[in-house]
Parts: sequence; structure tokens; C-alpha cells
Amino acid sequence: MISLIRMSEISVSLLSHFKILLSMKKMIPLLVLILSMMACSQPKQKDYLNESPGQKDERMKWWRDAGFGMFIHWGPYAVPAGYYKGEPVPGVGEWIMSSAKIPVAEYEVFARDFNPVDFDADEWVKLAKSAGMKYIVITSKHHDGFCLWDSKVTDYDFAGFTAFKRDPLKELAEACHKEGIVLCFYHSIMDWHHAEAKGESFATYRENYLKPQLKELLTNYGPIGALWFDGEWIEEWTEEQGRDLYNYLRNIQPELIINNRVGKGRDGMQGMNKAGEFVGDFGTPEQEILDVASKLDWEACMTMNDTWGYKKDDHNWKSTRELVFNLVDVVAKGGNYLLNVGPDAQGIIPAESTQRLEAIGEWMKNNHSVVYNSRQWVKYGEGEDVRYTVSKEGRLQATILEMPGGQKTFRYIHPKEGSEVSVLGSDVKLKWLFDEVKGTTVFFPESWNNEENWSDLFAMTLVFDSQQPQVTAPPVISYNDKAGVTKEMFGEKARVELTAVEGARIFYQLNEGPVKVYQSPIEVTQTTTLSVYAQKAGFVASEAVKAEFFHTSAFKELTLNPEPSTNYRANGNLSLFDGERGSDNFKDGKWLGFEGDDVEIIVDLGTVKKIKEIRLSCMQNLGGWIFYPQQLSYELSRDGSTYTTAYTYQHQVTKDDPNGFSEFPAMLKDTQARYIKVNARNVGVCPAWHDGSGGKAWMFIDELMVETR
Ligand code: FHN
Repeated sequence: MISLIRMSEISVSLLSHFKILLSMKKMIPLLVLILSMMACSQPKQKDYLNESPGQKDERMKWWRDAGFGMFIHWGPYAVPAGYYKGEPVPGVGEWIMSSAKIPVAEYEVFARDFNPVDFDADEWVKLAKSAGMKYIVITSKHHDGFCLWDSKVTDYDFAGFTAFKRDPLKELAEACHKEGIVLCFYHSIMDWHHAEAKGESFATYRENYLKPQLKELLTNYGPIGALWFDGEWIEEWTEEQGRDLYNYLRNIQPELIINNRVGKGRDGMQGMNKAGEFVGDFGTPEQEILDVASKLDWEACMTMNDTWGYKKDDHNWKSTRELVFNLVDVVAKGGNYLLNVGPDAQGIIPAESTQRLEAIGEWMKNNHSVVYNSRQWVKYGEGEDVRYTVSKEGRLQATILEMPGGQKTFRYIHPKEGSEVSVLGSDVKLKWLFDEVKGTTVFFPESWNNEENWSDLFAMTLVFDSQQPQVTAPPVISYNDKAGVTKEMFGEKARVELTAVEGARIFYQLNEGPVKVYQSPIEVTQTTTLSVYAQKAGFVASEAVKAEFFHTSAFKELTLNPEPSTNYRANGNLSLFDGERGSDNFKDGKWLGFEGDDVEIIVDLGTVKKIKEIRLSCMQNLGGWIFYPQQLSYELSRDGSTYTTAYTYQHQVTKDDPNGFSEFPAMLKDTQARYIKVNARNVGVCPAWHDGSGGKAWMFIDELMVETR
């Protein structure tokens, strides 16, 4: 039985609890008010993912006008400088931790010893400026996870790990500000040092480490021009995370520019985005330059030798001439050039880099209008030795990469009557002559046969007051009522028609034969490359278009084993000799796709014939998990039972392998055979380095071509 006293104690505490609840109930509106004020105090995230093209143009203007920047790869990897346990470690220097499989604790020893006492930010920035570079992109954190700034989020930085108690990024920010150079940060999403940067815990790393560190970099170092992400290929990273990070960062610095490696759009080393919508402001070709001009924003990054991070015995330096050529080639194609230096562990930029940058700077003194604020012309160039740009004043600039003899002809230029041709960095005026077919020929002074008299050693830029070129539209090659053919197969003979715009004459060439004027359809009876161009009166001649006609003998029978996958069946076996080779879009319904399977094709020519050549078209698209065969062989037989191998191909695919097509051609000296057996071994599963590692690999084939005599 509960005592009265106990009863009164309970009612007192109930009463007090009720009073507390009551007072708390009174607190609710106040609590709601505080919470909403806090929410309002949290500035609402602006959506920068749907920025208008005009706003993007405004934001990208400085970057597009700059054209030329310095990439700096610097970190603890400069300490071992390419050696581990006294042995040289192959590959790029900044990957030594991974290439030599160095355990974290051991690699940290290099970090502890990283004490760059000779680091001089002013010197670095002045060198970039003297080279004509307008911005610097430095590795704030590379894959090894070491931070080049004093981060409050980790002690794996100079302040926390080394005797070097300075913040190089702070000093660089001040030096850049002083010299009017724009500072940008490279930052690796992949982090070999952070325990949570993989697997399940990745989100924790992203929210509690990656983002807070990026906030430090965008808050404590003044205006940052761009963030240059890398290491986005890890499976933990997704396009969605990239979009979220992009918006998060632009809400910190709205004018920030962010490369396409913030998302998953990059299509391998060629660096531009795959088809589809992907986050990021510019494409990032690496160690390569686009083949043709692009209207998209892009920046080619490149080493001066074979490594990004410092390696003491990598002396495979590109020549200054090659670097100037690359710079001109990139800007003519609408891109920026980001040229790398790898300072050593003392903070010194290798002399070979400094010499080349100073020499480029000399060239830029005369030719800066080719790079700064320049824009693309309708044609980015002619051949391998002429590159066109338009200066900010609107003048046409033709940079000649190979100094010609006494004269040089420019197919696409038609200077205004009476206008002069001048040379950047020289007061010479050059004579010129326009010819409708050949274009404009410019004549150089005798004295220029001696390079001492050249205005520039590496590349010279001529300036024209040119009319907007009237270029004749390219002609069309048609076969079997199909227009615009580029590669066709035919049995007995092929009848080819050529058409062009009204009033244009058509000129064609079969293989290396003479150039003829087109009168009527052309008949070809053997494998032939056709090159055609058109020229309308008063217009400059069009560029040449090519088509290849492949004479193949009809097959009596063709067996294919196994069947291709349902989604990539095209017209089954027929597709292998319908003369229709698939395009670079593997979903174009022309390719036969095999998931994980090896493929065997047996062809019966019906009778024994002289085999001249065999080709099998295959495609590689690493992003699409499509790989070339790792092994391919062509075997021949007269009786269909005993086969002899006529051709084999073997290759271990690597992450640097290019996407594209290959026909694996085998030239056979008229070997007699009736049967051909093709064996293509599939890679089977995606390699360890691949995003899809472990997943089934695809092999795509099309067009088996057999030329007989
Ligand atoms: O793995 C990095 C490499 O170390 C270097 O930083 C280059 C520079 O663009 N990017 C990655 C390779 O694609």
C-alpha cells in the first residue's frame, strides 16, 4: 500500500514536471522562431548548375582570354624523386606511393622529410609571368593526400608533419596577387592517405574532410580562379556527387571555374566529355591536343618531360620549339595550354623547365596576340605547319611553325586588295599574290634564308588584312545511292558519283594518281582511296574529302559463334560483310557486341582463292567497357579442316590506351585458301584499373573484309 507521504511526493514531482512542460510549451513558439531564424541565417544555396550561357561567358572570359597557364605538381613525392629503396620506380613521379606499393606509414617518412627551405613563391610566380602565363594551377592535395596548406582539418600538412612551418599556398596567393597572376588549385578527390576515402565510409570523407578542406582553400587564400579536380575515376565518386560539390563550391566563390573532372563526364585521356549532360566548365585533354578545333571550353595539360611530379632522372625534355608549337596549336583550336613544372624537394623548379619557360616568354613578347584574347578563325590551320588565330583587334594571324624557303602559300587566305602582310615583331612588309586555285602566296626577303634575320626563332606569325574567306563547300561522294560515304565494300566493281555546290568544278584523285576533273561517275574495280575537292570561281578551293572502296570477294558462307548479345545483334552475320561499318556511337545498330565472350568466325569463299588482305573492324571505348580483343588471329585452310595461322595480334589493354577503331589489317602475299577462321579473344572482365573492374568486358566487331585476287 503506497504511504500518504509517498503519494504527496509523487504529486509534487508530477506537478513540477507539468509546470516544466507548460513552461516548455510556452517555449515552443520561441524555439520555432529561433530555428527559423537560424535557417534563414543559413544563406540559401544558389543553384549554379543552371547558369545562363551569358553568365558563363562572363565568368569564363578571363580564362578564355588568358590562354596559357602553369601547372605545378609539388608534394612529398619530390623527396624520393622517383627512387624507392635505391631503385628507380617506373612511371610518373607523383604516383610513387602507388607504383612502388609504399605503405602509408613509410610514405609518411617522405612527408616528414619534406622541408623545401629554398621555396620562393615570388620566384615561381615571376617565372610563370616571364613565360607569358596568366594563371597558376598548383596541387593543393594530390592523390597521396599531403596538403600543401595549413589545414585545420588534418595534420597531414607542412604545419603538422614537417619542419617547414610555412604555408606555401598563402605565400603563392600573395605573390600572385602582387604580379597579377590568377591562382588556381588542383585538388584530388582520390586520397590514398585518408582511411575513409574509400568504400562505405566515403561519404564521411566527402562531407567531413573533402568539402571542409575545399572551403578552407576557397576562404583563406583570396579569390581563386579555378578548381582543377582529378582522381574522379574512383568508383566511389559519382556524377551526382560532382554536381553537388560543384554547386557547394560556387556558393562559396560564385565566380569560380571548375574543370570537368568534378563529375564523371571525362571520356578518357582525350579529356572532353562523353555524350550527355555532365557537370564542369571545361574539358581537360591530358598529354594530348584535340585533333580539330572545338567550340567547347577546353584546356590541354602537358608535362615538359615525362613526369608531373619531380623525378631526378627524367631528362626526356620536350624542345622549346615543340612547346611553342603546342601552345599555338592549342589556342588555334580554341583551347588553353596548361604547361607543367615539377619542383624538387627543396622547392627549386628544374633548370631545364626554367630555360624553356624563359625562351617561350621571349617568343611571347612578339607573339602574345596569338595567345591573349585571341579567337578561332573559320579554319584552325593548314596541314601541320600553319595555325590561324584572330587577334583581339580582329586581324587574321597565320603562325608558321616550320620556317619555309623563299615563299609560303596559304590556301584559305584572300587578302583585301592593296592590303599589306606584316610580321609580328618585325616592321617588314611582305609581298603577296592571290590565285583562285592555290590561294595566297607570300614572298619572304632573301635575307630570311639565314635564320639570324628571322624575327622569331621558333615560329613566326604573319598578319593579314584578309577578307572573310569564301571557301567552297566540300563535295559529296555517293555510292549505291548513299551520300557521304567514307568506307565501302564492293564485289565486282563500284560506280561512284561526285556532287558539289552550283558552279563548282570537282577534282578527284584515285590513290596517289593524277588529279583529274570530274566529268561522269567513276568505276573502280580494286581497293581504292578516293580523294576529292571542289572549287567555285572566286572562292577558295574546299578541303579534300576522302572515301575508301574495298574490293572484297563475296562469301559462300559465314558462320559466327556465339551469337552476339541481343542488344547488339545488328543484322546478325550479314552485318559482318554488308559494307556498312559502325560509327563511334556503339549504339548505332551496326556493331555486333559480345559480353565477356570470345568469338570465332569461319568464312567459306566457295573455292580456293589468292588471299591478298584480311581486315576485321573492332571498336574500343573504355568508358563504355568496350575493349579491343586481347588476342586476334586469322587462320587459313584449303580444306576446312587443317588451318595455318596467317596473322596474330596480342595486347594487354592499359588505361592510357585510346578509344577508337582498328581494322587489324593482315597483308597476305596471295596465300591460297578457301576457308578463313577468325578467332577474337575477349578481355573477359574489366581490368583492375578500370571503373568497371571485375565487370564483364565487351568486344564489338563489324566488317570482316577479305580481299582476293
Ligand atoms: O593521376 C594524375 C596524374 O598524377 C596527374 O596529376 C595528371 C595531371 O592531369 N592527372 C592524373 C592522371 O590523369
